[in-house]
Amino acid sequence: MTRVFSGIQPTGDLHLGNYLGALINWVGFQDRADCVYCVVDLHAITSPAEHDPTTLTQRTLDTTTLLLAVGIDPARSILFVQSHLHEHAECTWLFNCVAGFGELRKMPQFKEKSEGKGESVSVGLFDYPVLQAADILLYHADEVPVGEDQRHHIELARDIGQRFNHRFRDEVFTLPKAIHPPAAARVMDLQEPTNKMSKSASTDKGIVNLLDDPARITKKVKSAVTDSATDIRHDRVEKPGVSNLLEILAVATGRSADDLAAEYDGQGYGVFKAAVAEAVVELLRPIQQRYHELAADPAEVERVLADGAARAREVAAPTLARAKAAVGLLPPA
Ligand code: ATP
Ligand code: LTN
Repeated sequence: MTRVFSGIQPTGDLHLGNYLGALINWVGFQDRADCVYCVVDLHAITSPAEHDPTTLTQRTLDTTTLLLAVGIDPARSILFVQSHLHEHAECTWLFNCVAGFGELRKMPQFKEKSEGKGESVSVGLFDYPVLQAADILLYHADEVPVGEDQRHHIELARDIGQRFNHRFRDEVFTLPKAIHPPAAARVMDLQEPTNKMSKSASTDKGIVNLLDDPARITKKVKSAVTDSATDIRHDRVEKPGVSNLLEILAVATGRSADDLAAEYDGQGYGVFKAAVAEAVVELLRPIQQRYHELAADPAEVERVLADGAARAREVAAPTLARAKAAVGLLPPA
């Protein structure tokens, strides 16, 4: 069976973009693949600006709870926290010795995040893609569902795996491929519909957080920026605001954006936005309900993670042992 691996940083407050663009696919893959999902807390400590040690622990638990609430099923998939397996850090070291300084320096995400930081930028940020390669390769992942922005990281994982196998003359690692969601799975900011919905946006008004209450969701959707015309049609260039709402409504109702446009055209933006708000409220209602149930019992969430770590180790430990042997490291007696 196809093995799928993906990771998400423990930011704690996921939004509709994360859900419709990524997590809904993670849930869907469970029906056709053997899935491994990881909360990547070691990645979250690579830039001091985004790392707060006083909130990281809780955010890791909250993110896990949200993953369970959206439908990641621990009976079918492996769900675990990256730092619970020392194998990830250890495999990163082996990969550090085959990855090139030049290829890491060219990674677009590193260039972006290190800009203006001069010599103070951490080695961890530089090494971020190597840790990501270890995440993926330890599990022999065939497919890695990620946003378009992660394309270079997955290519690097392939290159590292291939180089390792070749240099040490053992096919230890499976070469993964990235799976990108369709372009329509890009949810835009409600206030600035030409930018993607992102937690680093300047205002919270344009972002629907998965845990926003119904009144807040309704207010945000109803004040979404559209345009001064009144027609409702799907056209990302001329009508980015309306098209974004149509796409959200399409996913929430399982209908096509064009079909919905035909239904709502002529009824005015007020009626249309009310329908979108209601659909989003109903889409998130069961997720929120499940989240609150799970959050009331954090010990159960930790039990799921302990079980996930044990099952993850059953895959990762033998892979790492084989990689160490291929390199020529003396196994302990
Ligand atoms: P940032 O604030 O750094 O932009 P983010 O909100 O984009 O962060 P990430 O942690 O980078 O969140 O993304 C987690 C997953 O959610 C990734 O797979 C990413 O592609 C997806 N994702 C994030 N935002 C959107 C969006 N607006 N539309 C569709 N998918 C998204
Ligand atoms: N860098 C990724 C998160 C991530 C990941 C992974 C994704 C860490 N390890 C392994 C897929 C596979 C991001 O920022 N979305």
